Amino acid sequence: MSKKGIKVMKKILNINDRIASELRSELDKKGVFFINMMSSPGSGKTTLIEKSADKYKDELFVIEGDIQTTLDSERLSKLGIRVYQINTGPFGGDCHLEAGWIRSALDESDISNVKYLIVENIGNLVCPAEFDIGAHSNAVVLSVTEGEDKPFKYPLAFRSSRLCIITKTDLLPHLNVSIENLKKNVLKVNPQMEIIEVSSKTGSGLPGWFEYLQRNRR
Ligand SMILES: Nc1nc2c(ncn2[C@@H]2O[C@H](COP(=O)(O)OP(=O)(O)O)[C@@H](O)[C@H]2O)c(=O)[nH]1
Ligand SMILES: [Mg+2]
Repeated sequence: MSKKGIKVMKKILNINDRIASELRSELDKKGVFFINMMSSPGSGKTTLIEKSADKYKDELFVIEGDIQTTLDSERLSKLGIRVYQINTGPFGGDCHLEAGWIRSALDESDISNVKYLIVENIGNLVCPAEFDIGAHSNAVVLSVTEGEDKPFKYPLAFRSSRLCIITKTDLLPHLNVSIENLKKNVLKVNPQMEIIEVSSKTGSGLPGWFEYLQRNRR
């Protein structure tokens, strides 16, 4: 990148970080805990949010980030979850969300009585990790079907997260993946990481996810 290009990029990131900090303190004042889910496509983010509906439907607001389609927000709306869909496709197809987009989404939405804001970021383990979007906690979601090596291949996503949600644990008997190795690899990249193991299919581990939300809001 040219010197001028680097300067412009720095300016964009500075503006992004300022909006992100403002958002965080505003949500702090409102008592809203904001979690940013990042993962590869298909790791089970939307399914986990669906499974959170029974317990948190009335306290939850979700922002869905996708390049195309409103499929995920339709899934959540059907369950009565308040949701705002961002599509980046018409604006160049960005592979990540930025703080300004979250700001606009919230400005256009009624978030009264909301205790938990979940952003389902655009599905990939690279770009979303580069942008602070104002979350209190980044959560990297990793399904067991993705193998044991992903923390090493996408270290920024793991370093910039406080929580790692390992999903689809019901599939472990069918795979050559050791959950112990997977957790060791996550901790090698980020020794501070809190890890939750869940299966949205069987419901195993879901109480740990609910408890994480409650504890962190406090
Ligand atoms: N076996 C199993 N499949 C799951 C689980 N969670 C999600 N899936 C499936 O994985 C696919 C992708 O899930 P989705 O929630 O759309 O992933 P997203 O792209 O991260 O939002 C769907 O077919 C889900 O039914 C799980 O815990 N176990
Ligand atoms: Mg999804």
